[in-house]
Amino acid sequence: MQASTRLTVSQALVRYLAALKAEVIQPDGRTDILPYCAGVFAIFGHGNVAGLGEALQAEKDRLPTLRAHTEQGMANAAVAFAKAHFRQRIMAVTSSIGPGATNMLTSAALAHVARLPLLLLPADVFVSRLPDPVLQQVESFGQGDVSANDCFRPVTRYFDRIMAPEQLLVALPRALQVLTDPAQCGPVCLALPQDVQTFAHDWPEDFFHPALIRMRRPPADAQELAAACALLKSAKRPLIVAGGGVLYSQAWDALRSFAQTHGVPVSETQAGKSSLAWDHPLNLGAIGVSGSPAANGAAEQCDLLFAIGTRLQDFTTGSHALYAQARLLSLNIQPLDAAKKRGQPLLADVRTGLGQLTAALAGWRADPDWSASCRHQAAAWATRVTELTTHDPGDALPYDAEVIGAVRESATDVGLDSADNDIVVCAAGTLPAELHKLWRSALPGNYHMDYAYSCMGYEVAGGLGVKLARPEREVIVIVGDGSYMMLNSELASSVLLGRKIIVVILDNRGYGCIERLQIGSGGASFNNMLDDCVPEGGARSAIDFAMHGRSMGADAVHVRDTEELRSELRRARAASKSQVLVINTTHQRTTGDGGAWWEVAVPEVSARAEVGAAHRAYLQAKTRQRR
Ligand SMILES: Cc1ncc(C[n+]2csc(CCOP(=O)(O)OP(=O)(O)O)c2C)c(N)n1
Ligand SMILES: [Mg+2]
Repeated sequence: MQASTRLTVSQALVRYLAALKAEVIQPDGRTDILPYCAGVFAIFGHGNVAGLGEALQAEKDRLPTLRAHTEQGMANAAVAFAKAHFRQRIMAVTSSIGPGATNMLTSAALAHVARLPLLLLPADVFVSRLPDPVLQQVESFGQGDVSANDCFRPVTRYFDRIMAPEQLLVALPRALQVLTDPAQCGPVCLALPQDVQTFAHDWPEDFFHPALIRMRRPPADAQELAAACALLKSAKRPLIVAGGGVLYSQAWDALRSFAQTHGVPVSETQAGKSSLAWDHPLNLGAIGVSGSPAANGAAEQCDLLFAIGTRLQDFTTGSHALYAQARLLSLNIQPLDAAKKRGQPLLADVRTGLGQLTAALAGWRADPDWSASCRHQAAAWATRVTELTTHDPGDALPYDAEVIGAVRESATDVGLDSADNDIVVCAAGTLPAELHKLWRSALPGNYHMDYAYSCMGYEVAGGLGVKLARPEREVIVIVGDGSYMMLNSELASSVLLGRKIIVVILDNRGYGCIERLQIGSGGASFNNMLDDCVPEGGARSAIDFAMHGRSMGADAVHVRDTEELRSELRRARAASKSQVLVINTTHQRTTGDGGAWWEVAVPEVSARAEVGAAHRAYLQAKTRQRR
């Protein structure tokens, strides 16, 4: 007979989560053994307060419960926490049934697209069905077993509904496998019916002694490795595209050493930025639609694109028109990613795979003229970034590049060597493109961007999650007025939990990037900028963001210009509670350097001549697209 313990389903779940330990490699290379699940974000309702709530309260010393203000905010913070730990640790999130659960759908989709681990524990309706329909129950006329939680199925990598206690013995290890497997990694939803949460069961004791979690690092297959080596050796002008997989594999040293040993220049995707220090002579900077002229120029001339740990999404590839002449080699742990666009797959952990390649390629170097010309382009771009970010707007409204410069320089103002201790957090709007081009990342992970789901409202909640993961860093959320308005409640949570973040709001009075996209695709200015959206009888919008920040418990100030922003940031950096700094900006200027075509479909017929012209340009651009 196995020894057993009698606990409810909720108590067993919480005890299992609290028992999980992971080997965590820190950015400085140190290895720590830490709790895998650092805590549970919870908003209670009738669906989870009595069951899971009771169990969490009893274990709060081993597995802390954190209260926040919106389920989407909590789940975004949990995603950010996992990303800031390079997927080695997680936080779980629990909600009640109905709206609490469906509020988390956006975050599930975000984690799904971004390949990040997220454990969602929404409550579900009674398995007994006796009290149906309960408050907030979605009633299907035709299917008795459908609940609101079925919406999670397409946006999770593993979904299960715990209908009987024993099921947990199977479902939890499966959930853990998905969360910790580098290829499968993504969101998991375990829906917990209200009555099942409270059922008692005799659990085998060894269930609560799970094995230490270690990141798997599978090597490449010998034949694929040989094919990859042959491809690299035949290349004269190779270009690396470093994606998020480089960071998740913690392969930054392997990447630097590969690039140096073989003289291969490096470009970075949004998720991969900070894989290589910005001032490394072979770092050409951002690639793609928001890319630098150095990286995009190299992409247009390279004969082999070596994609490492990237999904090759449209922003990275200029909708696959940027490197149409090149052959493609993809080192990736995910078979579907490795096989994209009929490239040569090299299926392996990035760190292990790069090591194997270097060993097998001994003596091979890219054409020295190519390496030298890329070094030259990288240096020229670094000089240009300094110009763009230190430009003084004078009396004119600043644009995002000038604000980014002020944020960075305010670090040296307070006696730091540089802004290397900052982690910048962002997700949507004009800023991702500006930051991708202009932010200088010296340390892995100090650029935290969701440009996979590009989810407005991720920023402030994400900042909280990053701060929970990296309390020693200055977490600076740079966000547009539109994204701030979409979801800002977790600013109050950052005050409540004593996790300081600095939020810099760029108020250009509307959806600046979409306005420019609208006009760029031949459209008339419509429904984007707030002043254009006042109907008869409406009132001009005048949101006082500083007052809003203060009402949430943060210190907040509206600054006049970039000079005052710098001085207020000096104060904000020294403060211990969350800070909001608001600055008026223009939506009409962006950094003109670099960039690449992005496929946005334009109407084939329209009464507007501008749309006709944009459509012709669109068809022309499509001719360069790799098919
Ligand atoms: C949840 C969500 N809804 C809509 C969009 C589409 N979208 C992308 S950026 C943007 C406007 C962002 O405005 P703001 O944050 O003020 O940045 P700005 O472009 O003005 O700099 C919109 C509506 C999105 N990315 N996410
Ligand atoms: Mg805006």
